[in-house]
Amino acid sequence: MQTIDKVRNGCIAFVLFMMGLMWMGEAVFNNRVALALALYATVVGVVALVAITFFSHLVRRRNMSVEEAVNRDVKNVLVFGGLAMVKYDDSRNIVWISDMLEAMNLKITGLKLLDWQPTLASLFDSDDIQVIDIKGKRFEAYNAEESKLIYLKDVTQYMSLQQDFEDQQICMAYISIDNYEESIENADEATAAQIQSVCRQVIVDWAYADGMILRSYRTGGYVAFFNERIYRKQLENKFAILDTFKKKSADIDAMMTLSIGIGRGTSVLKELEELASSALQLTYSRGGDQVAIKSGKDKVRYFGGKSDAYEKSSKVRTRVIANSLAGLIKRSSNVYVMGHRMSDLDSLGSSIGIARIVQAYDKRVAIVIDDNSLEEKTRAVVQTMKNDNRYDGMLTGPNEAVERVNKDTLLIVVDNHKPSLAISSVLLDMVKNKVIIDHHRRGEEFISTPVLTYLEPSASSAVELITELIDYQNVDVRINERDATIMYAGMLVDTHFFQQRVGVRTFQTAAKLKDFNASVTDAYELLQDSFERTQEIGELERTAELYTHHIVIATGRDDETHEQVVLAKTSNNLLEVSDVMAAFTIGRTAKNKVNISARSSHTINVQMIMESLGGGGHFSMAACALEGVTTEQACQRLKEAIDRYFEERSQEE
Ligand SMILES: [Mn+2]
Repeated sequence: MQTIDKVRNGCIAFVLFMMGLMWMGEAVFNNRVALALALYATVVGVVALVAITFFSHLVRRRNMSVEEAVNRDVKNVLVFGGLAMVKYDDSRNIVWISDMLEAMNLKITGLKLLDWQPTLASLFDSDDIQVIDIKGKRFEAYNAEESKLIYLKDVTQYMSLQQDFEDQQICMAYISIDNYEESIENADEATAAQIQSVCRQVIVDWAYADGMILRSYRTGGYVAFFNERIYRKQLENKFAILDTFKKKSADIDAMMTLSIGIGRGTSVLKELEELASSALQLTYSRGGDQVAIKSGKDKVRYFGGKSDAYEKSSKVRTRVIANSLAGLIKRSSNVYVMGHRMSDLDSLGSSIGIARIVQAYDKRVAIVIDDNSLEEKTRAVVQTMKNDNRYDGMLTGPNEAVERVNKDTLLIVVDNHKPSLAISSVLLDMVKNKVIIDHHRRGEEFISTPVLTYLEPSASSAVELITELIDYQNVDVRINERDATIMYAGMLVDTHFFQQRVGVRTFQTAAKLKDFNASVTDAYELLQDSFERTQEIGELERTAELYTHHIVIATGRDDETHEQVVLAKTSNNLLEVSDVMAAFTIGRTAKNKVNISARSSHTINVQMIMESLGGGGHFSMAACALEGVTTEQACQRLKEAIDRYFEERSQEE
């Protein structure tokens, strides 16, 4: 029994005892006074009893359970607290809904629970909480399976507060107009003015329409501040500004595009600026016409860049680069030219081209070659060069090169820009003055502090870039017929015999090399496969299977190793099959390394797919290397990467 009841009973017993005593007094004395006293005591007693009962009731009320307390008020309590309930039967039909839902005019009794809210299905598998939409309101739903009740909590306000908070986070963007200065330089006064005003107008209109803060910080460069809500709007329309700008620019016959680097996901302003700035660097060297978004520690996201980098119409940049390069060569004591590891003919051919330019300025030059890191065809060519007096002293090993480095040594890196691909990383570290000339789209890894960078992803090959540079030298660069043939072969390799990434300038370069007496027959011969290799490629091709979206995947055996070029050739061959949009070849290239070579025909961005596996390359030509996996596992990871690529695309569309 509760304490309160004991106290109450005690009081009642005491009052009754007092009343009894008075009446006994009256019985004993039997006089008026005694009677009056007894009557008085009775009246007081009854009042006291009523009061005791009442107060005890009051006190007891505070100790009641919710159940007893609210009783019929339960309805109001639930509505006020934003709680609702849905009861269902064994076959998950809704049999009852609480008043709050009734009040919302919800007619769902009799319906199947999951027909009404399909997402609730997950609540039957786990103890989860799910947020659902009911007539524009947001509810957290919990399933009490025992009692066959769905508890619903109205979290509309909380969610909208959270949304408001997220919406207000600040983003920063650097916006840069690609090819802006070149376009203006090449135009007459009136057109230049038109270009300036159109560019400005398009960017300003876009920024202001969406409520951004925009300031120009340099010629053709803007900085913008906006919040997450505005950012999301841009995501929704997939940064339509890229196309709008490109179109407006085409309307006035200019070839300009936008590169936008966005930083977000941090409340530290300094970090925001760093993210935006490095995002811009990325877009810029990936060929422009795209948006890169860096959010805190997340992976970089790209928009646009879905069309292959188009050729730049102006050769102004080439001339400027050619002049700067000449200046650097003239100021140097000696020059090294270095291609990439597992050097192919583009790497070697472009190195030879540069070496001839340097020789034209009477400077000592050597091409760094690592005999242990040559692709098969290139190895054969290097061998012939060693027996050819036209190349006396022109080739050097990485170790010898290191010995002759001084503070005025110039290192020209061709056909690559990643430290991890350098033939000699020691040389890379030792030489202060570095030039990078490459046609690969920029990856995140990049050789630090070059004095000159010439990245041109629209070029077919490094040979193409360097042959153009030869054109703009003010001295006579002597390219002999063997040089030209090797360079021509380099172009053949990188364009897959003029089938991929070929532009007007590619053919101009080919013509130029022919002028230098390149032998096309010899070039093709340099690239001919041995019977064994042809068989090897054939074997790989036979493993090809069709995946989705017209993609084929060839997977080599785990107990066989292949050269990377074999994988590349297999992909190339597979791509030639009609209806194949992309081809991937997976093969072991070393004991602990599996490589994937990817090729596509301009509809699927294999660079993005390879990047998601830690590799890189071009839109239509890319590769990656995986360690510690079997070829089967590599195949699985590739398929996942392909699925992700299409998922992301479909989200963007
Ligand atoms: Mn190349």
